[in-house]
Amino acid sequence: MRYAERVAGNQERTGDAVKERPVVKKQEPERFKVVLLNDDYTTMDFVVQILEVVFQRSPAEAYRIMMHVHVNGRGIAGVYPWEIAETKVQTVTVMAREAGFPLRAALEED
Ligand code: TYC
Repeated sequence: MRYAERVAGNQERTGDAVKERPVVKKQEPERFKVVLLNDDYTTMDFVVQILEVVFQRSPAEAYRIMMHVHVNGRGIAGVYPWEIAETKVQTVTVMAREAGFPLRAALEED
């Protein structure tokens, strides 16, 4: 497309005056997966509780995700923008250590 056409397409005609509208490109925030990792010591009940409290999962969803991690070694707890994902990992880690469990959560680009 020629420059003149491009500019014209981006203008509002207001009588004789021409108002240029800035090109606003919405940037979607990058999203990150919070992955829960299996271990042999964290109780199933604790993982279900974490999924309900930290990741706002229903009891049924929380149980399904926990079992998926238990069987497959890892599973997605949720997908969030960077800062939220990072905070969730930290919250899981703090809650697990306070409860005496080695549960780990990791971040992955979606
Ligand atoms: N494997 C654990 C057990 O048998 C349960 C568990 C599930 C632990 C998921 C961690 O992310 C996890 N008690």
